[in-house]
Amino acid sequence: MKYLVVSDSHGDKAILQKLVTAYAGKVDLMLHCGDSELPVTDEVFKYFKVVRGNCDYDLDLQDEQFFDRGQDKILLVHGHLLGVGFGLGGLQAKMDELGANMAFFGHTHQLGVEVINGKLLLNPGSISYPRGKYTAIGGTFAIVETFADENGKQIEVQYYDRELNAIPELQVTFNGK
Ligand SMILES: [Mn+2]
Repeated sequence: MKYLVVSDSHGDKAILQKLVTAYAGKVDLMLHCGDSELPVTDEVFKYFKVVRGNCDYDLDLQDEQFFDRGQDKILLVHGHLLGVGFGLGGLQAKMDELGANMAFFGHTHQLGVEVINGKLLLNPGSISYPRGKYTAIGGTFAIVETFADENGKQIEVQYYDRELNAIPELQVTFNGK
């Protein structure tokens, strides 16, 4: 399965439209981790699954979503309600509660990915207002691909910039076992 993950676009609708044009129909799910600052009725959300961030005022946006895609049990949240700015413990507890083995979140505007106890936790970074070590890239999103081979479940993560170019140093493969 292939997932596009983006977050924290903060009113930058044009970049979401660009992602829709480039990727709709070419990935299994497009996910937005919140702080779009768009209403849930916006046309881009015909394509993106989305949750509510701390800067989203449409109360019809859900705080969390869960997707069961066979081997992939995906939790989508913004992260502010789980305290992701202070550590990933709250997010891990929520994953355990729901039986998720992958979590996509945002809020910090800092990209990051790790596997803890066989579970993937990924922040795509902010596509429009990046912070931290990779700020100079100017905004990022991620594509996550899961598949099984003779070594078991594999998870391949590739980060991209706003020009839709893969960032070579931001590619990592995890063995999910
Ligand atoms: Mn934000």
